[in-house]
Amino acid sequence: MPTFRNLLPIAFLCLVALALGSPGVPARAENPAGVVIKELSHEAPVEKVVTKDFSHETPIEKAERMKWFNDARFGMFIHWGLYAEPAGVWEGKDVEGIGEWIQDKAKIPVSEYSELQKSFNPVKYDADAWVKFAKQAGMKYIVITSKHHDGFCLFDSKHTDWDIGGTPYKKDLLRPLAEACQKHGIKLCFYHSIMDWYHPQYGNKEEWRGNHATEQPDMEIYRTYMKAQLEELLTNYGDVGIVWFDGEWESSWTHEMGVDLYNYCRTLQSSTIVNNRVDKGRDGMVGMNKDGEFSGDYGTPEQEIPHTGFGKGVYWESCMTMNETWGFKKKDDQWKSSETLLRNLIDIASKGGNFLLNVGPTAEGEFPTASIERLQMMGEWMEVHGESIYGTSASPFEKVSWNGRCTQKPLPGGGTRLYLHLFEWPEKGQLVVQRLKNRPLRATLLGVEEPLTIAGKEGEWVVELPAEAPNAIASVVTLDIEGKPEM
Ligand code: FHN
Repeated sequence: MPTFRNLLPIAFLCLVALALGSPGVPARAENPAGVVIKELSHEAPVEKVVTKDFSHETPIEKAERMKWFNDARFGMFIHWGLYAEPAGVWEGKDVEGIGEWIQDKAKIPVSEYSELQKSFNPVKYDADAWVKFAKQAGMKYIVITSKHHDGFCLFDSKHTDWDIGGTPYKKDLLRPLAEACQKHGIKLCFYHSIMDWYHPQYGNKEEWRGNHATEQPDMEIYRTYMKAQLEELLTNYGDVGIVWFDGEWESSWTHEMGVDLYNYCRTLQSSTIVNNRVDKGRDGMVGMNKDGEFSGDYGTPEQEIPHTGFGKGVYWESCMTMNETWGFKKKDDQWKSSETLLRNLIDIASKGGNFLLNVGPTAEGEFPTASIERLQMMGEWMEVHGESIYGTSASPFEKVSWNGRCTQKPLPGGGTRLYLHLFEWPEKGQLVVQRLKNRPLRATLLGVEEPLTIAGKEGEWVVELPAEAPNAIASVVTLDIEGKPEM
C-alpha cells in the first residue's frame, strides 16, 4: 500500500509538469513562404480535463439522453463565417462549389484569406431574430459553425487571434445566440470542424495554403488546441445539445483520436450528444456508420434521405441546404420550394430521422430573404400539423397505399395514433388504408374539427374525406387504433 511519503516524488513531478505546461505552439509560426501566421496560443493549455470513458453507457441511458433530439425531429443548421464576405466570388471571378469552401476551391493562401478578418463586421446580426425565425419555423435546435474548415472562430477564444475578436466587430457571436436560445427554449448546438486549414500544426497540409509551421506538423499540439477550444465551448455557453463534428475524413485524424474526443466532450457535458463525424466510421454522404465499433451517437446523411429507416435505437439526421450551398453565395438562386422542404421533413420523420435544414447568413449578419420565406411557410404548416412530426416514430407500414407518408405516436391508455400524410388528395374523396389489421376507432383531419367516417374491413379500411384538401402540400389524417399497429 503506497504511503504518503513515497508518493511525494510523484506529486513533485506532477507539480513540475503542471508548472511547465505542455509544449506550446510557436507564438509566431514562420513558414517557407515567409508569411507570418497570426498569433496562435502562446502555449497549448495544460491538459487538465481527465477524460472519462463513456463506452459502457447502456441503450436505456442513451435513449434517455437522446430523447429531446429524437422528439425534436427538426433543427436549423447555420453555416456562417468569413466566407460569407466573398460569397462565392474571388478576384471578380465566380468560384464553383459550396461557399464555405472558397479558400480551397480558389486556392487562396492563408496570407490573403486572413485579410477577410479585417473587414468582417456583421453589424446587422440579431441573434434574437435568428432564434425566433427558427422557432417560428417549428425548429427545436440550432447547430451553428463555431469553427469551420478555415479555422476561423465565431467565438472570442483565448487560444487564438484567428477569431471574431480580431475583426472590426470584435464581440463574441455565439454568446448572444446562447442567450437567445435559452430565452426561447431552443437547444444550442455547435458544429466544430476537426480539419483546420489555418492551424500550422494540423496534420494534412496543402502547399498553396502557405501556413507550414514545420514539414512535420504535430497533431498532438493541434489536438490540445482543439480540445482547449472545445472546453471553452462546453463551459462558457451553457447547455450544449450537440457537438456536431465534421472534417474527420483526412488521414491525420484517427479512430483513437475520435474515441478520445467523444469521451472528452461528454466529460465536459455528460448529457451532450456527439454526432458520428467525431470518429472514422461514417460511410461518406450516406452518413451512417460502416460496420465496426465507432464513437458517435447518431448518423449524418448529407444532402440525401435514406430509403428506409434503421429501426428503434438507431438515431440519424439528414442535413440539407435550402439552395446548393451551406455558406452564403450571392449568386446561388437554386432555392428548393417550400413544398420540397416540407415533404423532405415528412419523409425523414416517417423513417424515424431528424431534418437539419441549413441557413447561410450574409456577411452583414442577415438571413437571405429566400430562406426567411421558406422558414415562414414551413412554420405555417408546422403550426397546424406539428404533432404529426414531433415525438413521433417511424411508419409501421413497409409501404403506404396512398401518395404520402405515415408517422405514429402512442396514445395515453395504450392505443396508437397514426398520422397519414397525404401529398395528393385521393379521388372520390376516399382514403383506402391497406394492410392494417387493427380496427380504427376514430379518424380526423388535422386542423378540421369534425371527425371523419370510417368504413371497410380489416386490411382495407376506407376513410371518407371532404371534397377539398385542407393543405395543398400535405394534409394529415389521424387514425386512432387500439394497441400497437398490426399489419
Ligand atoms: O465540408 C463540409 C461542408 O462544408 C459542410 O459543412 C457539410 C455540411 O455538413 N459537411 C462537409 C461536407 O460533407
